[in-house]
Amino acid sequence: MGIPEKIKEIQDQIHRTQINKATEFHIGLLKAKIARLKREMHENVHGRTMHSGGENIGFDVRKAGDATVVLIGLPSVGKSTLLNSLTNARSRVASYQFTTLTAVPGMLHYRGAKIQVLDLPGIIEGASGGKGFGKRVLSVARSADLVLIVLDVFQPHHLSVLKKELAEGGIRLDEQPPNILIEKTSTGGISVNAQVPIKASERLIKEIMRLYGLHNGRLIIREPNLTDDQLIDVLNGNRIYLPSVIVLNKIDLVNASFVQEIKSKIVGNNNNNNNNYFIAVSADSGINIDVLKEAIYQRLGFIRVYMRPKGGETDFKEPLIIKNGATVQDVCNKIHRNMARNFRYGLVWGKSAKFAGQKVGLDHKLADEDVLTIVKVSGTST
Ligand SMILES: Nc1nc2c(ncn2[C@@H]2O[C@H](COP(=O)(O)OP(=O)(O)O)[C@@H](O)[C@H]2O)c(=O)[nH]1
Ligand SMILES: [Mg+2]
Repeated sequence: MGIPEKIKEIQDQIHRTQINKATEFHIGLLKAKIARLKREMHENVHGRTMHSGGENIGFDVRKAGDATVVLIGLPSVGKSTLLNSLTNARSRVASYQFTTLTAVPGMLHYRGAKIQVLDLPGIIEGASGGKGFGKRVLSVARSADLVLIVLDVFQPHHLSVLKKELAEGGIRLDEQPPNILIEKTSTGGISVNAQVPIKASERLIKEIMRLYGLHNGRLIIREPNLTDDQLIDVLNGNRIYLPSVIVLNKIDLVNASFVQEIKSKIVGNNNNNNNNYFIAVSADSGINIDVLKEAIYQRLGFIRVYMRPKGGETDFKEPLIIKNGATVQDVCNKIHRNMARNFRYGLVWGKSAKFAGQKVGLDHKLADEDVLTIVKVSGTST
């Protein structure tokens, strides 16, 4: 029996099993078995090439700019139109179900950041199983920094289809990697050290670990409410954690209350913190495109750092764009490959500095709109 048949058999077994407390263990184990088989299948197909590649992200587009955003949606929801309204690109728009056969890149310039936006072929149900271009679409999505889920105002239910496909492709949206640590030992069996209350049972955890070939070691759990699915994710080791924005398109065709109803269904009534997660737009009529640009920028978590040459003037015109939480070292790496090696110290003005002109090392964390001077070993500066 081949791997796909084995997966099918286990899936059927899960479908036949009623989900309750008594079957939790059994089902958890079956899910882990499926995850392992899928990984095996993926490795067989992609072999060594999976790890080469580097910057080339498939469909013959290269990553460019400070971050890459992908448009994910079913055909005809308006992805190409949206790309054209966000960027300088001219992607083909069609009123019939025309699938863009490749990735079309555009560049969005916003607040000094250069954001690459990729229009991808429409994803269809079953993409993760290899239907259509799904596999390649998902592999491009995996290398992105942000996913825009594009929905047609008349088909908001596509959201669950898309989320399922992305999940099957190993993409976890708006989640953090679970906080667990595995310390391997050579003997002594498996011990579980949960430092917070968790959902998965210890017996199941141990059994799943054995399934992944771990017979000895200590599992330290600091993830509140850890589930068996999260544990499987970590053991699989090929999950990608990405932020997302849900874009509801074609709102020019409906009234405001129609949009509000969909919004409350998707983000709930509590929209205090959710303003950047759901944006209703019309790509065609240019409604809320600026709001979407701001949401993209916010969700990418950028900060701006202004460089000041030693003894010179600060360049406030062209900030360096880095990820929130980035350090002086990240700035060095962005400027030049040898920069960190020649680094002597940095001087920082702004929110991250204890006082103006604080002397800092490579591991200093920067904040938005900091001013930074880098002093190199040779005495020159950048
Ligand atoms: N009314 C309306 N039509 C739109 C909007 N955006 C796209 N369309 C139309 O929807 C159809 C499909 O658009 P397209 O960008 O090719 O969709 P894609 O297949 O997702 O790339 C075209 O006829 C577009 O003109 C919008 O905001 N409002
Ligand atoms: Mg298109």
